[in-house]
Amino acid sequence: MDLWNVEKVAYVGRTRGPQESLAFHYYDAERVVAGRKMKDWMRFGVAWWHTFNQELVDPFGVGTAHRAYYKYTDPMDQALAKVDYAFELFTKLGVEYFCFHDRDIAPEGDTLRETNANLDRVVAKIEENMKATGVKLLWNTSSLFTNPRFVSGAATSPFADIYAYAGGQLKKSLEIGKRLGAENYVFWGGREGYENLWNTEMKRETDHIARFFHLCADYADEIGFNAQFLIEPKPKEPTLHQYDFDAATAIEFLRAHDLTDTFKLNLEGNHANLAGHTYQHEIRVARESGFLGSLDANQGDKLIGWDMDEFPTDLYETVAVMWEVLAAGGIGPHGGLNFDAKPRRSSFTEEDLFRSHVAGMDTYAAGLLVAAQMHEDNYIERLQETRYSSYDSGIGQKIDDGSISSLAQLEDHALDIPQADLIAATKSDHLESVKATINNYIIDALAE
Ligand code: XUL
Ligand code: CO
Repeated sequence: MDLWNVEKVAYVGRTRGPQESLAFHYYDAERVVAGRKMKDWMRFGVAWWHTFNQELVDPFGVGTAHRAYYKYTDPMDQALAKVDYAFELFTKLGVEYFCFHDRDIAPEGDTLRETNANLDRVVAKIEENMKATGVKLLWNTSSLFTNPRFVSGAATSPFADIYAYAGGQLKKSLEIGKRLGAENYVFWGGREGYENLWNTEMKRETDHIARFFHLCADYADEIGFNAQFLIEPKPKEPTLHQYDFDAATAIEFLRAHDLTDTFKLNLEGNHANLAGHTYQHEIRVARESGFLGSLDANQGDKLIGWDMDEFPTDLYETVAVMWEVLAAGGIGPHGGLNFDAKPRRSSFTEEDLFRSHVAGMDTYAAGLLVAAQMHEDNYIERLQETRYSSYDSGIGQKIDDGSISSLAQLEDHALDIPQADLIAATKSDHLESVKATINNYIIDALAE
């Protein structure tokens, strides 16, 4: 496949049977659903590290990917060639955002100064392409985990020189975010955790990283970079334990360190699964406490316990995600759906870069259509309202409005209720029918 000969991927509507053409069957960017264009609900993003840097290695095998720019053997030539390739792909996919780590886009030099000079050259080319195409930066971030200097973490490293280096690296990364107009800035603490608790001062390390975040926020203010800062939780991998374990843990950390005004969360499907949660759970936690910032769209696999970063094709899951997004009125203040996902190792052609994104975009678009129908009918809202209706009057109302102020009042209410009446106060959830109804929405909403 020659990327330059591919047509822009078009919306062709629903078709029966194999979905093998390079076309969208559900994602119709300009179509208005629940009061907003599909593209504005989603704000899809391409992840530079997977789409352009993944050679499709796994722990047992070398890369299988075929990519046109592999003909450039000089790292800087290759980095610059990837920029043209990337923007051609964004435009043909109709994706309006992208995301990158500093180290994804340019090779490191021997010193931070040399590395920064390499970055400047590539960033200038990215900036030109952004202006020419209108494609925007959803977020950038800094890789504080790839290089061997970060073997024991960066802002939680026991080695002060490494902490200082991470600070210098972050300074440049924030400047790049400002220059390119990033809407968010992400911190994923890949090695900010521990391998072994016996040699770790946990409180000291978490105080160090909190201080680091304050320094980053101060510098962003100083240079007028007003992107939304995001923490991306993950429980483990590469470390045994990562401090930003899941949404609830990250929110507690932000509260404990006076960072709630600065940060929201970037949540990822496969990370949720590694923490023993569903993606919907993580989004619900963030949504209900006001910390929903952005989403990394991918999925794991029930049969494999590591971070698979599969393209999202599980329709049931995208329905749940988009239901939460609709309930929140959008993905955070400036969020989007960034495909932190890679094609399987056996999907090694360049065409698979299109096929995988198209599959992910269509699965999210279908999820939006179903979730919008569920919201229009108020199905879940009514289900929940009925379930908690005992709090609308009597003792329930008093609990909710705060007029119950002691256990004695609760005891007074409960003391003489016979067992049979208590059992009669509970109702079956009919959960199987709820799940069957969701199936019905999926079949129905997509059948038109
Ligand atoms: C790793 C991961 C990262 C972050 C950005 O699991 O998700 O790519 O999204 O550093
Ligand atoms: Co991610």
